[in-house]
Amino acid sequence: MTGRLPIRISDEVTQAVADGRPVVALESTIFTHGLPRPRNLTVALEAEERLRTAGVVPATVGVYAGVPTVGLATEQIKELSESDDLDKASLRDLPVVAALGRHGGTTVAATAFLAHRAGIRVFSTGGLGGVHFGASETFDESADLTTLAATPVTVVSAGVKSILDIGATLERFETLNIPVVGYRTRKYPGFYITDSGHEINFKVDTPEEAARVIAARDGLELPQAVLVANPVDPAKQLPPEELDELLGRAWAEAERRGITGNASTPFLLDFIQRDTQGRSLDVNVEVYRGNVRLGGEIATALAALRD
Ligand code: PSU
Ligand code: MN
Repeated sequence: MTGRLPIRISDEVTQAVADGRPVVALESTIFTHGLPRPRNLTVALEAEERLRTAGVVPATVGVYAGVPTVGLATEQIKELSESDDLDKASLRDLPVVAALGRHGGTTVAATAFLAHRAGIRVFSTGGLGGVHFGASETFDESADLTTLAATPVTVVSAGVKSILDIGATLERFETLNIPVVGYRTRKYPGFYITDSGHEINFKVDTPEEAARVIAARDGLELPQAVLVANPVDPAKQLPPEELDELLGRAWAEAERRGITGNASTPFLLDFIQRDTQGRSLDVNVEVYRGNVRLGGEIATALAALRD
């Protein structure tokens, strides 16, 4: 076979992109690897439903039986959310998962790439990948970073995964020319908490203002993503002192058990979930809902700019 590997774009998404109507891409790792069953499926379908209610076309992205798909059908989302035989697919994994005909939950990197190829401009997620602690020795930083440096989409998140080195990640965004704007704040959010303690240079106060930043990026023909950092409502965050103390214990336990590398993220997230008796999960869902809502509003403002 020669030529471009086909990606499947649903008719609904193809039509909405062609008409310039608002579309928001959603990743699948969040429901294949991030959230526990059966809540993962509820959250994934609810996100789509909420977008539709707001007049926005949802495009859940994933790899179904080897086919990179933008706009998974409800049945496919259900199957992926229940599958025990599927890969976490970052961008480098896409050709392999595709050629081997496997199912894959796409990370931020892979989702951003596929969404952009489908002509989608806005993508909502929970937390981004970034620089892991100790990366100066281990080189463990997410491919989300380098992919977002080369993919001109807009990603709405509540910051990076809580277990990452946030300061180092913000430095990497700077080096990679990836703009970060806070939504109504100059404090970089910390996923489970409203304020990570790190400052960012810019904020936007409305979806229209975010849309103008995106239009300016496009006008300058810059290849980087625009990151919109949307903090969780302070009334719904985990108590910040609790998170600090809890992360300290989680790291100590990981070290005691010799858990490193790839295994750290699942271990630490699971530790946080057990330790908070599921409250971290509620915050996670709340964070995601907020980002889906704001992504829809920005996509709507962007579509209006074109009219
Ligand atoms: N945020 C979370 N849990 C996750 C992820 C983000 O709270 O599992 C996923 C996202 O899909 C992100 C990916 O793109 O982890 C980054 O993984 P890595 O560090 O392996 O690149
Ligand atoms: Mn890694």
